[in-house]
Amino acid sequence: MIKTFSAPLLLTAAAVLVAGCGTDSNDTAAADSLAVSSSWAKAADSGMTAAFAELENTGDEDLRIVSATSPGAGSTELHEMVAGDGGTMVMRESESGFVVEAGSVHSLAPGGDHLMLMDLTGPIVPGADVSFTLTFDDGSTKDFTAQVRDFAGAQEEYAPGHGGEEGADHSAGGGADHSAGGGADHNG
Ligand SMILES: [Cu+2]
Repeated sequence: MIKTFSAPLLLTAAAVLVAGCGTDSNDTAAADSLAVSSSWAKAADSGMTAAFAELENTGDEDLRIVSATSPGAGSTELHEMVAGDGGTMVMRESESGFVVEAGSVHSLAPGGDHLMLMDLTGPIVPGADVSFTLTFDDGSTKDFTAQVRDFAGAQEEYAPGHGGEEGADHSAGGGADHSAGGGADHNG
């Protein structure tokens, strides 16, 4: 019984061993090897929305992002796309996080992995910036900002059992807004 090791413990031990064998100093944080570019977020009035970016690993070890936060949202999740019933792609929270392989670029893009902003704290309007903090498996963090854009795509649906029924009425949005559009001609 005493000799039973949990998998996370073994992984941690392995990571420590690998780090110990390196020729570099031990202060190289995972966050230092990540370059974020082309970041943007999809405009939304309320509810939830998604953010995207190119994540480049400039180091020689794989990076694992385990969580994200943003002041623009009550919570932020790492989402992936999977095939749902009938072959449609649906999104769900990635339990393993985002892995950015050494020397390569991991794209967060509509239809693929993305950052999901849940319970927006206010409208996300085009032209504004939304800031994010990514946390890696070694505890280091990387901040970046994403510029907000209007975007008609990225209407991914939730996988059944993930995220519940909220968001079901998002697709109908916008139909009631035309009265404010300036078409009315007031001639006194
Ligand atoms: Cu999502």
